[in-house]
Amino acid sequence: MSEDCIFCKIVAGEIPSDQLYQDELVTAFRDISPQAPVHLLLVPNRHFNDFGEMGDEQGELMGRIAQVAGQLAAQEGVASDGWRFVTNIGAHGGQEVLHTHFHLLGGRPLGPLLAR
Ligand code: DGP
Repeated sequence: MSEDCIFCKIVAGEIPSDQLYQDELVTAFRDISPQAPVHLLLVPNRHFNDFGEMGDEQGELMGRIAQVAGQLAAQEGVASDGWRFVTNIGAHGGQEVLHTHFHLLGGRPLGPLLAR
C-alpha cells in the first residue's frame, strides 16, 4: 500500500466506492465521474504507479484483469455491442491517479480513440 494513494485506500475499503468485484489480485468499482453509461475502473490491489511499471512478473495479475474485464463487460450488458479498455500513463497520457488502473467503457458508441 502506498501512503496517500486514493486507489490503495479504495482497495483497502478505507474510502467508499461502488465496488463490483474484488479478489486477492484485482478490485473493480464504478468511476466517480463516468464518461459513458458504463464506466468501471479495474485496479491491481498492489500499488504500481502506472502500467509501464509492471513487468513480466505480473503475468498472473494481467491475466486476471483480462478475465475480470470480460466478466464485468458481460455483467454490465455491454459485451455484445462492444466496449473499450484503456489505461492512461503519465502526463501526456492524461493519467490523474498514480495507481495503475484500466477504464472499462461502454453503453454507447464511443467514437474515435482520440479527439480530433
Ligand atoms: P485517469 O485520468 O486515467 O487517471 O483516470 C482517473 C479516474 O479516476 C477518473 O476517471 C476519475 C476516477 N476517480 C478519481 N478519484 C476517484 C474516487 O475517489 N473514486 C472513484 N470511484 N473514482 C475516482
